[in-house]
Amino acid sequence: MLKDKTALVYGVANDRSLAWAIAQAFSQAGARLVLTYQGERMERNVRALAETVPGTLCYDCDVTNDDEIAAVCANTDRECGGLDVLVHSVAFARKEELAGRYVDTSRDGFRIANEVSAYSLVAVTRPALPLFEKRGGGSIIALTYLGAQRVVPNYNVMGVAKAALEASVRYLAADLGPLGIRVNGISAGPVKTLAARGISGFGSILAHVEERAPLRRNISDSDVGQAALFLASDMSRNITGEVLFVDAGFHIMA
Ligand code: IMJ
Repeated sequence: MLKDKTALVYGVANDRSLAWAIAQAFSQAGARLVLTYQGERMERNVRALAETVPGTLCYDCDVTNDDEIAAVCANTDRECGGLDVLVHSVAFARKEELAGRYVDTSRDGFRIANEVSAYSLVAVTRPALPLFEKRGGGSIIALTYLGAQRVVPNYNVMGVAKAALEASVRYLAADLGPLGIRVNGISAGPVKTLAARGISGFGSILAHVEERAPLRRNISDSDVGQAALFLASDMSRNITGEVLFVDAGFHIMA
């Protein structure tokens, strides 16, 4: 499905990352991979993962730094001669903002969560446009969560940042449609990744989904990989500006 395609995936931390599940699904479909991670602490992990897939490129990139994003795009263009698929799987809020009351969110905490988790989609998209144009279009996919649309305990400022991200998906889809670039979100159900570690009550959220979701189960990282493969491929050629829930149906329930 992705033979001769190049996919750039922002936000790999380790082998449990949804970004990595997506990268693996793309690679199995024939894509060439470019992975980014944030900071030297992740480097060993991510380089080891990259080495399991021949030809994979790997770069350190802080998505709040435009020079680092430009370097990732320049390297991708030089090595791959364009881009077909871009995945945004990046989020951060200060730990203290992910507990207690949303009303206590600080100005700086709000700014950081929105800059890293929402604005960064725009920041990684704009310098990638010339690379997409070389291939006559492409597909951009951003990871989001139900907390963007409904109140999830402790998700707090991340819910507001994901709401901005989902709106950003729609505005980007409108801008980039004429260039043949589609932009969609995947709203994944809860998965035990690094981003979920230390979240109080995460175990009971998994149990709640298993009890209430129409399919009576939780999702796995490979479910997100398969959905991303669909949104990356020509099978979804007329889907843009959409948020696709991969949550065993949980979000439809009252
Ligand atoms: C995160 C917080 C509260 C509830 C949560 C989550 N639920 C789920 C998540 C129910 C599924 C994970 N998630 C969807 C995220 O987007 C997580 C983002 C995140 C996680 C951390 C943890 C460590 C830290 N900052 C973070 N920033 C963003 O310091």
